[in-house]
Amino acid sequence: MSNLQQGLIVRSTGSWYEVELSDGTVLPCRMKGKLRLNDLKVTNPVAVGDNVMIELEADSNNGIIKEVIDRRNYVIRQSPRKKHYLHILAANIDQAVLIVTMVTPSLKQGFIDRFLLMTEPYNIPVHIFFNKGDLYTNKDIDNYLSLKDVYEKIGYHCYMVSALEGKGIQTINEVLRGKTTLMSGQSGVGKSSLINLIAPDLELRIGDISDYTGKGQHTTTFAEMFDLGESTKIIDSPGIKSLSYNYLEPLDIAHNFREFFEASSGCKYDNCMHKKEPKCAVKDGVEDGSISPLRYQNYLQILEEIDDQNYWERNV
Ligand SMILES: Nc1nc2c(ncn2[C@@H]2O[C@H](COP(=O)(O)OP(=O)(O)O)[C@@H](O)[C@H]2O)c(=O)[nH]1
Ligand SMILES: [Mg+2]
Ligand SMILES: [Zn+2]
Repeated sequence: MSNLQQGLIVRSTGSWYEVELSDGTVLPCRMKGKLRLNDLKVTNPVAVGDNVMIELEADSNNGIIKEVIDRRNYVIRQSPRKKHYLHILAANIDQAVLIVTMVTPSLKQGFIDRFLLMTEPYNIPVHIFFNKGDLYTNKDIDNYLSLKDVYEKIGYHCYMVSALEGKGIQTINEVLRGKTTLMSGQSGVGKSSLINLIAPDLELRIGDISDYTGKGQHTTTFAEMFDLGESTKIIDSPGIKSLSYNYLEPLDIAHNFREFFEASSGCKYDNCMHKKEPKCAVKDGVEDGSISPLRYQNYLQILEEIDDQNYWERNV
């Protein structure tokens, strides 16, 4: 007789996982031996949001993770610390909320597009919240409105909010309701402040810009899932410093800029990279204004980085 039970990973610290069972109890679990995995080299074979099969350990109140149930989707990035490894941010999510701000810290050019490269392979819906609206000058608001125009045209909703003034909280609640949402952003954008507004009981720490403890260790290395009731779940994830894509092929990048992919059926060449090729529908789109020059710039920049990397790997 098997004593396996199904559970949900709600928190991980590296070697220990908190697994929520069907009766709501949360059990500390470890992994023992090797899990059957795909070819990906990942720092964390099991991520928050994963459904797993666990076995109770005979002589303790802990469990052992025996199996990860197939994922519906996941969000993965290059590991910020371990070269050539990938890190799974979360699995089995309904949508992602990206929190950015125009000021303090100012929005890094290309950051939104890099983020969308993580969610696009599984068509995960993304809502972009521009926080700290209380600090925006008229110029910041103009810039926000032009970004909103760029992203809403290609299907990502944008909202201006302020955690400080409590503006937009109703919108956030509506977006989150009944779904499992990955919450991400660069450090300092006000992610914890916004989460505290919608879920005051969580009492997340504010102003922890560096995410480092006094000992130089990360306080928030891994994501954590919070149940807000009525099937609303959020996954809080550590602040993202930067996103690189050296593990992707150039064509993966092209395919995951969704409006480029859509336009590419009109390119002369099947594997058009939309760079120097003649009769390129994407370049034509940039010319005639149907494709954002900003997105195109950021696309070229990412391609250039991975080309450099591959050059480096071939020649060193
Ligand atoms: N003016 C203003 N400051 C904010 C707002 N939201 C957060 N902050 C401040 O930004 C800093 C970082 O906030 P925090 O929630 O810790 O950001 P996180 O790193 O994304 O979790 C703190 O000093 C907050 O008080 C906002 O809407 N307006
Ligand atoms: Mg925070
Ligand atoms: Zn093309």
